[in-house]
Amino acid sequence: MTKKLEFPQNFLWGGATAANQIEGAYNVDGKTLSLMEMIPFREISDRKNHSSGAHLTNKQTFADSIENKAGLHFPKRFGIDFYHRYKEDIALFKEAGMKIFRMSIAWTRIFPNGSNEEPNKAGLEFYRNVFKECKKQGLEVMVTINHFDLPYWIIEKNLNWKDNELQNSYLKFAFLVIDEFNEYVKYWLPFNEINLGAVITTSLLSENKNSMLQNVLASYNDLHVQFVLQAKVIQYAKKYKDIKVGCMVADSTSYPIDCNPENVMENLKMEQMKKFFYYDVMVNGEYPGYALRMFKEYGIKINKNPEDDKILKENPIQFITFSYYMSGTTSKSGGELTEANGLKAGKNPFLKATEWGWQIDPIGLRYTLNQLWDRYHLPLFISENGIGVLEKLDANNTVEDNYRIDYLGKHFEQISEAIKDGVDVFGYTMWTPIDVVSASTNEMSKRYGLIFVDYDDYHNGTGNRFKKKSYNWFKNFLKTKEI
Ligand code: P53
Repeated sequence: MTKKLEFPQNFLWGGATAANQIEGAYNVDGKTLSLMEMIPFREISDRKNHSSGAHLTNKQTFADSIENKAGLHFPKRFGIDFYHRYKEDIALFKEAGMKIFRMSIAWTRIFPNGSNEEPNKAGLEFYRNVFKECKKQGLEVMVTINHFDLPYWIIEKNLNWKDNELQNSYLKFAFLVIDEFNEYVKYWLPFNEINLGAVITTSLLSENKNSMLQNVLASYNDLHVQFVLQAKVIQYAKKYKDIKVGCMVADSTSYPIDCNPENVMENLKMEQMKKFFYYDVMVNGEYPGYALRMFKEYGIKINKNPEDDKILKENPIQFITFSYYMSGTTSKSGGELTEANGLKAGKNPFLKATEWGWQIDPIGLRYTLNQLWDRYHLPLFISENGIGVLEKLDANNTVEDNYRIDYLGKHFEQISEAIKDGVDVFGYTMWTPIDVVSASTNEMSKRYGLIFVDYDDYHNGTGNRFKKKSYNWFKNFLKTKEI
């Protein structure tokens, strides 16, 4: 039985990616290494509890991995070679009927060795060519200015977000790409999943209060800097009338485990600190009372510059985007947990999870869209949503990914329900239109794409692209809106 869904005519359907997961060509045309390209692949024995090098923080370990040492493989240096194959990929997106492409710009292509030098012309030219190609194929572009993509030169100089040099370098990079590309790119996101660092450290706090407090303190201060930098990008971008700057939050919708008021309250506190806090600051331009209380109770002090409050207040985000993969539960007594890339969440007996423990919850997307619309009344955009699965090409050179068709269809249905509820949702970019290297585990085997890419975890393969069954399904969906 097919069902026809309703969507506005101008709804922006498309796909999302990130430079460090697709481009490859890590040392081509002047590019230097980024942080993500320093993390080697490790075989995975326990997928549910795995995040490969995400916790590599010590400088020595990075230094050891600069060179391609025997036995070490660095998947993000190779990506899916989008750098050389972007025309083919964009043509496939267009053929499916997509209207928007979300991508990020590698800082290390633009300023390979530091921000005191002239921007790298070859890097700018690459992105200009990609944007021109999108335009030619009728695709709008949404750019994430920094998608987990710090240059290695920043690590080498030991710079942190609290350092003026890093802040100024980021702004120089952000302002430059806006100046260069505003005619091609209408939607800008200064930071990917801006909440991630603080959310992850805060969840560690509940496990080990004493030893983690310093890290939590540092991550809220880093976050404050990013809030202010984002506001400065918004302020700067106002000189271009046709562009808009929004936020990107890893949404963490959670339900109370039951109707015990203790658990309902615990869940409210959890959602406040894991999600609403971020939107509240970026929409209202000030820190909400519940966060100030939490900071006070834990002795967390935010080091603000005198002008920060004014900058935040005067430059709210212009639209909201968020990634939505799963939901969780909360109970005061703890309870059984599952984890998605460091975001811990309580298990929900009513939901099935992916192999990585991510709990699939399409209704939670409608719930989230309603929550955010009711609270903020800003246009909403789902900038990531999708399912990672171990897949192989079959004898017909395709993948019969019925589970992905099911996942996407059910989420689309809930988006259309939210639109009927009166929520202003203006677009959706799935993670991902094409297989990429996993952000957290560095695997190629954790595939999200509508299009299969013939590389394995060690970059063996032709790199050729093959349409999965879901590609044809999505193409048909965009024509008929039928699931
Ligand atoms: P991978 C945490 C929680 C939810 C999504 O993730 C997250 C993270 C951080 O890793 O990341 C987003 O590839 C991210 C993408 C990433 C995608 O989710 O680890 O913005 O770069 O690829 C999926 O399975």
